Amino acid sequence: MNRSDFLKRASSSGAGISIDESNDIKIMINNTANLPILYSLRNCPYAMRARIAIFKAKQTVMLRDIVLSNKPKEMITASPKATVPVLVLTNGIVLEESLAVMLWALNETDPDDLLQKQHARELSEMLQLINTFDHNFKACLEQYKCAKRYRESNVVECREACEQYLKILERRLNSQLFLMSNTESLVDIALVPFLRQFARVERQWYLKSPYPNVRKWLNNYLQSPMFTKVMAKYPLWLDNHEVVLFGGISK
Ligand SMILES: N[C@@H](CCC(=O)N[C@@H](CS)C(=O)NCC(=O)O)C(=O)O
Repeated sequence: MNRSDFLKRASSSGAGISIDESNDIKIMINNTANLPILYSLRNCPYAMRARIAIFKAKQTVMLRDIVLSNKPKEMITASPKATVPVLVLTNGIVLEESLAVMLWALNETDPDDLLQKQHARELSEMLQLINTFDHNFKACLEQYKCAKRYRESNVVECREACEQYLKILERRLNSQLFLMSNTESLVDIALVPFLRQFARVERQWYLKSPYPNVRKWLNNYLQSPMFTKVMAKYPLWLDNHEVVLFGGISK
């Protein structure tokens, strides 16, 4: 990277920059020292939903984009299980599960009331639905992706297993705009990345599938400015340890 590109990137990351008499570039990241660090992988559905929640909560984190084939030792030290996302809070607490990251962000600030705090019963219902999709639907989705990739003979059966879960969502969206009610919730943003994967396995089939409500709901997310921002590409952190600020920057 040449000097001018470096300066451009550093300034767009939010870091303060000064050039002293010796013409040395100084990047001042003192404002960011008090921010949590998010280890993330652009296309990982778990990391994706963590970023969506952070974005929706207007929290700001230092994003460290990684690849699974070359995980930073700092991430493995913080979280030996070494799956993404990992969020290292400023008090040293480490969150190693995407759902924990989402709940942390929304407990900090929840401008859109995604936790639907006024309905006490709602959170346990939301967590139950997320749990069903994280375990049962995800297992079916992996088999479906695999069957399609390796051109196995059971693609249709695998797809039908996934469809049992799509039917649950389609029914819910029959009478309301979002999965829990007419307002967006934690469940919507937790499931979007996995439905996105499903929709990509057999694109042509999906576009004609009997799930118009799911298609509309998913399209609204995928075409939103929020999603574009959450899916922005950043340089890998290990390349040059660049400071990348991600999120709502509300403070
Ligand atoms: N239950 C975890 C799952 C996270 C997960 O499995 N992430 C994958 C990437 S999509 C990963 O990091 N795998 C580790 C590896 O393959 O080395 C969560 O919700 O955060």
